[in-house]
Amino acid sequence: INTFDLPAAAMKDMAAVKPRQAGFEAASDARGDQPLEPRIENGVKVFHIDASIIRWHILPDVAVDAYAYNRQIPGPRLQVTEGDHIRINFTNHLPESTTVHWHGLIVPNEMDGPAKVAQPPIPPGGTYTYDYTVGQHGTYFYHSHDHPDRQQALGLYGALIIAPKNAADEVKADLDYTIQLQEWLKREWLTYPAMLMEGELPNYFTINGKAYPATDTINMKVGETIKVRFIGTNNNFVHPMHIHGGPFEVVAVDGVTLQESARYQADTVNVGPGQRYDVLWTARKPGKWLVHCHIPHHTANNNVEQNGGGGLMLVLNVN
Ligand SMILES: [Cu+2]
Repeated sequence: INTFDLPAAAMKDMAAVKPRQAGFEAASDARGDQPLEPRIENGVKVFHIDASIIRWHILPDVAVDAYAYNRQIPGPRLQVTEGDHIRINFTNHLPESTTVHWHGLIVPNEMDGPAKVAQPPIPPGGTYTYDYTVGQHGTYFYHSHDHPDRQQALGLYGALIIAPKNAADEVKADLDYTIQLQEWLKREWLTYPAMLMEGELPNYFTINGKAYPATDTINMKVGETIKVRFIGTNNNFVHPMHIHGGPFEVVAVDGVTLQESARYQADTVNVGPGQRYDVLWTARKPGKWLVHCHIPHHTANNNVEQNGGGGLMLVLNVN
């Protein structure tokens, strides 16, 4: 990949994370996507988010050097309600500039995040305050918008789940589970940002920061329903996400709830980078039912199967 005319800027974006820059090692069983509690200041929900380099286990015996919000992969979950005024005090502990984008939200332009377009990049050690009122509801996410080919690929993303102001507008289910996809390139002992180009293709894949068999198992009972919120937090592939044990109903796309007449049955949705699909699945029969990507290379860990697969796979355990 390192051709004679490769510019230095490209080499910098594609370079491995320097392991010595990881200032924190998460426990091998640590989970990301932890709900972040806001502090209420004069009616404003105030959140604190930072970005730093950490060492993160995608499997008990495989760790990556990752860029992380609040030292977890995915970043902390922001749970707010339509109509909330929120403020995110952001601090950059990375050795390079960054910004945060609120994907799909209608916000003032200077709150939107794209570096050098909507705001100046936040330098190492710098801060920025994102402040806006949430006018929508549904499944959204946030991610880096400064060199996202490097920074989002190394872990800078998190879920933003917005409850409707009118609770009756929520499509209800017995369980609610969010799936954030990611692709990783770990070669020998180094972690590179995975890119859809020769020499940079990913060899590990994660759901919520873990590769199967380290992904969650979700326990259900026959007759129960689960709302699975797929989020294309990954940078490269369209992942055809499939659930065994019968079709699901697609009830929301990109945060927008479909009218009843527009909802449809399917057993696979193509989750592209940036897209969200909320689907309702009913546990019809007892057993272990898979949720997985239908590109089989994405259900292996460095091309090896463990316990029947790997990567983008988890089990719905129905009793
Ligand atoms: Cu896939």
